[in-house]
Amino acid sequence: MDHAILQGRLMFNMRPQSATTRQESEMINKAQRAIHSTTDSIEKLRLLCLARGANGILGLGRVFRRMDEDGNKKLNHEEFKTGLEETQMELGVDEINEIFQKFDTDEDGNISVDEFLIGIRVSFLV
Ligand SMILES: [Ca+2]
Ligand SMILES: [Ca+2]
Repeated sequence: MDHAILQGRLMFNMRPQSATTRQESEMINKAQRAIHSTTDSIEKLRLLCLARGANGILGLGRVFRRMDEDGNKKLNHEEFKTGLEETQMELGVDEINEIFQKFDTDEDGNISVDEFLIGIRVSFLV
């Protein structure tokens, strides 16, 4: 095969990353760096979600569903704790308890999808 054609094909195949992919990996990098400098446990959880590419409502919804073992769309304390431990979120038991209490705004002992999303996004907006 002609060398120029081969080179052209290679260049064609090496399409540059799309803007969204680039922004996403930048965001992931930024989140990973920020995790170690934050002392706020909810901020840390949010960054951990971001660092795993769980951006926006859909990504956070996936995180939630993964933790909701019995599928009742609520996370009890056990599911929340186990879920965070399994995803190797670098959070201590105290931090997990603190987050759980802050997220469970109606204090029924469960974190609903809404409470989860609001909890994470509120700390993001503050
Ligand atoms: Ca559940
Ligand atoms: Ca609740």
